[in-house]
Amino acid sequence: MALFSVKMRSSADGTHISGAERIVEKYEVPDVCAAMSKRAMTHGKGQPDAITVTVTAIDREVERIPALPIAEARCADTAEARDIVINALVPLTPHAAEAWNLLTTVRDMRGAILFHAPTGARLEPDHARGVRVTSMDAAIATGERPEAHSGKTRVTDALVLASKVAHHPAVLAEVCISDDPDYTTGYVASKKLGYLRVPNIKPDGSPVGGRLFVVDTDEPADLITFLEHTPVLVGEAE
Ligand code: WAQ
Ligand code: MG
Repeated sequence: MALFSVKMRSSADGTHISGAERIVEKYEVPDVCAAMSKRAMTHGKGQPDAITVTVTAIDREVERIPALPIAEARCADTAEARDIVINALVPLTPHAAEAWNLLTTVRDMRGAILFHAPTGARLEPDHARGVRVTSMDAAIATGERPEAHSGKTRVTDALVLASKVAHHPAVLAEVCISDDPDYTTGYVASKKLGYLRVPNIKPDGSPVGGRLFVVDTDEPADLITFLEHTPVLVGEAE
């Protein structure tokens, strides 16, 4: 069955406002285009003067993977969040504390840090931008669940991304902190740990935010291609 990628980006005076991506069946394409442009027109960040919607047939097999199971840590403050994250990373890298320090000082990146587990080195080609994960969607959005068409929640989006990222054999774990000043729940994720929500991962009002993937590979090119380009549909948790 042929699937289509539908991508939207909006801007005002050349400055990015919002973006979205879906992987859907052919019959859904018109509705999804309409829903995306409608959301772009009413985005909280302001009125766009340009909206670009791109529809592309996916001419290859789409990988279907299960969602990571969701759990939530008990975590009262950022000190506890730091302990939870570092404890999760310690078995994977001798540089766990450095990973935390790095992630809690970056901001305004569009993509993720690739953190080399054995050495703590950064592997992403552009440190200011990071590696942006695209070409993924929730499988439930493709037909079976009409309510998923109108818009997805933040947690669903994050779970889809985390499940795709964790699926690659070179990825040992991911840590995520939202860049929204008033959204203070982050997560640490891996195939072993699942998607572990971490409340109070940053102080309320902080503009800090980013993603860090702990990886074990010396040649990140294949991993980057997978993250950016391999189409993946994420189904229900197993
Ligand atoms: N690929 C790689 N990195 C990304 C991407 C992407 N597609 N999108 C965002 N990032 C990076 C970028 O550095 C952002 O600054 C940072 O992640 C945070 O992005 O269960 O809202 O979109 O309640 O602000 C987690 C939900 C929400 C936790 C995360 O991230 C929960 C969130 P945001
Ligand atoms: Mg954000």
